[in-house]
Amino acid sequence: MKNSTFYFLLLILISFSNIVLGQTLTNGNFESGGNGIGFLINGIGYTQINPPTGSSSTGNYAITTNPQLLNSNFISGGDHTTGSGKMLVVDGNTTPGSRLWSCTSTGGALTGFTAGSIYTFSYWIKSVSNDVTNNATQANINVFFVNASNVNPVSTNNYAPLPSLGWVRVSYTFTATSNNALIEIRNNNTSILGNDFALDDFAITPGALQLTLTRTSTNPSCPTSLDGAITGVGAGGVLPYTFSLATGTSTIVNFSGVFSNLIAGTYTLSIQDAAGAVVAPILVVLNSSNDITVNAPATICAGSPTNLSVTGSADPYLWTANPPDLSLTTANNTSASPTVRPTTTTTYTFTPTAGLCANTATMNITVNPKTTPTFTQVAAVCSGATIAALPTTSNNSITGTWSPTINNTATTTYTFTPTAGLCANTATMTITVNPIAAAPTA
Ligand SMILES: [Ca+2]
Ligand SMILES: [Ca+2]
Repeated sequence: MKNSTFYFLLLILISFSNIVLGQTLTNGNFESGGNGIGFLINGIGYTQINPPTGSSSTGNYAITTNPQLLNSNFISGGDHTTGSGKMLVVDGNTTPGSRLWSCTSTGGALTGFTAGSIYTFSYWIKSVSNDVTNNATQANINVFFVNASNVNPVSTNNYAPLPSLGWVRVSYTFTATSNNALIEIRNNNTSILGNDFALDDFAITPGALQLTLTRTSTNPSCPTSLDGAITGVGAGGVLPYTFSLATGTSTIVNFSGVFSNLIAGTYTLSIQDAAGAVVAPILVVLNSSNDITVNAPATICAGSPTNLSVTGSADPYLWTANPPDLSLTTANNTSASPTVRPTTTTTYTFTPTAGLCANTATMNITVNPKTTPTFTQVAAVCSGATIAALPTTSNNSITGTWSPTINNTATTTYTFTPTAGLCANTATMTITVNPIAAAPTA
């Protein structure tokens, strides 16, 4: 084979492989004609009214621009395609499961599918009668597939929306199992009252609907209980789904999305479909309704008293300290609010008795050591000499007051008392007063 021929054939091969093999329904929007033009209605009990007379009876249908043309009691409105085009309007019949719409002119299978490829079939529907008020009077549309697997959603029955919702799109993703497939619509509702609806814009498109993830959750009954639950619910994409639930370093994976026996905590819920599609994970926090609270971390000055406290837990319980705190004794460590005097930063742990509906909790008390004020020593003076007032701010910026008052006739030790509230020790300074030597005698 010549090189040019080889590359020509290769180009053709690449071109075909890049084509997304879609499947196009003929006349899915009903603009090209009635029964037998791209679709077939031949179910027992269905009769096409053409032209419509405005007085339909059960089982009549029309390809028309306004439901009122089929029955003057129906709700007036346009089609879905443009608002002024045609739609299939149906006064539902009383034959259970009677075939209402089939995807080809002859009622046979539609060709052009690629086995193993994913497609989405969809249609638009609305109710056209004010007699449609509940499930008993809503059309119950069943989609019947042949040569399709992994149909998603799994349930292929769908009630027509209530009239107030107008046009609603119904979609199913499936994997073609052959190069042809049959898709039919049936109505399971046999009510004479209501059961009046319009269909428009049938379509088959390559690929799946966008994958989505929602969730429900149940909080555990107690902080220590393993009875919380999280359920992930997927939609769109390609079945089956794989769900994963991660917390800390552990991850649980399953196909159902149901995760039970969970303790309170923060979880990350994820989904992946069979085609590898994912969505942003959902953060789920399971709270225990009656969790305990301990008082907030605190900072104190060394030697000062402070209270530990807890609410939300029944007696009995136990406080412990790390490092050990001599002020937390067997006399107060089972109290709800023991007074402690830690000398160094300490972590206190609250432990409820096993089996109580409460959790262990910890809190920190940060202990600041006391600062010692420093001063420049005042030099010795002669008795009677002036002694300057002592500074009310230490060299290391601690404010306070001195006592007793300055005495320039005797050596005196003065005490500096830091301003109340400062985390500082007292300080002293002795000022030496030298007596004046007696005048030398002649
Ligand atoms: Ca239309
Ligand atoms: Ca009816």
